[in-house]
Amino acid sequence: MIIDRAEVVVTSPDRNFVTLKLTTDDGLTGLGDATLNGREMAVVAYLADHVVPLLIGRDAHRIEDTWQFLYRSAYWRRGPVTMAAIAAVDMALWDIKGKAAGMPVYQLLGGASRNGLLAYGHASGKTTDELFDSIRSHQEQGYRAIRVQTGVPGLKSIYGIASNATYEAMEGVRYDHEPAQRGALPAEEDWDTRAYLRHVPTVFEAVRNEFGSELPLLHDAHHRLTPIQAAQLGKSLEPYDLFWLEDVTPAENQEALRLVRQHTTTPLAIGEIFNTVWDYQQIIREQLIDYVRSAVTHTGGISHLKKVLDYAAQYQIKSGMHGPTDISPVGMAAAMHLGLAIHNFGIQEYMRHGAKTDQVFQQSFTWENGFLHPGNNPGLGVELDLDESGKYPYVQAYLPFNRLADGTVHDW
Ligand code: CS2
Ligand code: MG
Repeated sequence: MIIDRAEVVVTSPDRNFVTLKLTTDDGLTGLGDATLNGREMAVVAYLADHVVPLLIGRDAHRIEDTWQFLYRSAYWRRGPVTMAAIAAVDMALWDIKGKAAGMPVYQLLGGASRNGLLAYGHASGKTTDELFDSIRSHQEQGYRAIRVQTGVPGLKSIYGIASNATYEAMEGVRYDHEPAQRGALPAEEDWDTRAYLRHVPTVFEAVRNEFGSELPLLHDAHHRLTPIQAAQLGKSLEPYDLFWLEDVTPAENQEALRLVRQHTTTPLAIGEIFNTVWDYQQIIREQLIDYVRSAVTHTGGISHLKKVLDYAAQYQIKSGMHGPTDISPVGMAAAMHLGLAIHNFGIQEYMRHGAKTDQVFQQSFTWENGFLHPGNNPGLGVELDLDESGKYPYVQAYLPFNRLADGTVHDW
């Protein structure tokens, strides 16, 4: 089972996706997701110029050896570009191994630890009324856990809120939250931490009054707070019993979470922009978080994220794998196989992809009564239709950025 061909496929059906496709000498194919939102072409170059030439002729069965070879032989370790590239190779090799074995990848990881994966969706609204409608519509789609984001009075547009502009840009496909916008420059948004901290608890109070105490609710602060502000928010949301509060601080400084933890019992989730176990070393060992937010795509693939999650398990910390629309159907499938197999699964983020994306990537997962299952096709269970993908060339797109009222650039 020798790797014979490696292609990097860039396609932009509803948004940009980067996919690595490996083919072995006996004709098996494997797919890996390498999409890094807003910086896609950097991973394309890393793969095409520096990784693809190293893969040809290697034994496709040797997943761990290939991982270690790519990580250590580069000398320059970690970082989102490197780790997304390695992740794509790792996913593609697991896909191939599954096909060679005639088994879905979760079977190779130890088999199913549960019947399905509880998933949460993104409800949002500029106003409370719009938010309530969005929550109801998510419940109608089957979601049993819901992330809540709203506008803040005085701010024009903020992270996590569906906008009409986005709706039109997607040609009628309603992405409830699709922050990357096509165009030559990133969009500028505004931010006011004090207004946000005043407003958010009132929203959660309204949501609990309307929807009751049972529904699991989540919220994402998207890296914007200082440790003491994060502590304040966690404390003020305690009465509303959140499933988790996500990315309260930028968290490059893992130690910052100590202060937050001292002040609040609201569960914390962090890690969608982390790349390796080293980014988690302190926050897991000191039990400063409750959920690991990494995506398979951005954390070195199934092999490496499993190591992070096995480490987290020692501390009763669970998975909450990143699953926005910028994780391709291949990356989502990898998350589902891993989530089904590990013992310490917590919840899976799940936003639906657009219809064009679903045509480019043929998938075999199921979504029933609020639970995902990767299906039982051998490998990851996703196939890439190259004729379809060829219809949608790459389109430049950027994530937005924030400025405060005085013009200072703030975390987005
Ligand atoms: C987010 C993401 O899903 C989430 O929790 O924080 O939507 C994030 O903004 C995007 O993935 C950035 O590419
Ligand atoms: Mg997030």
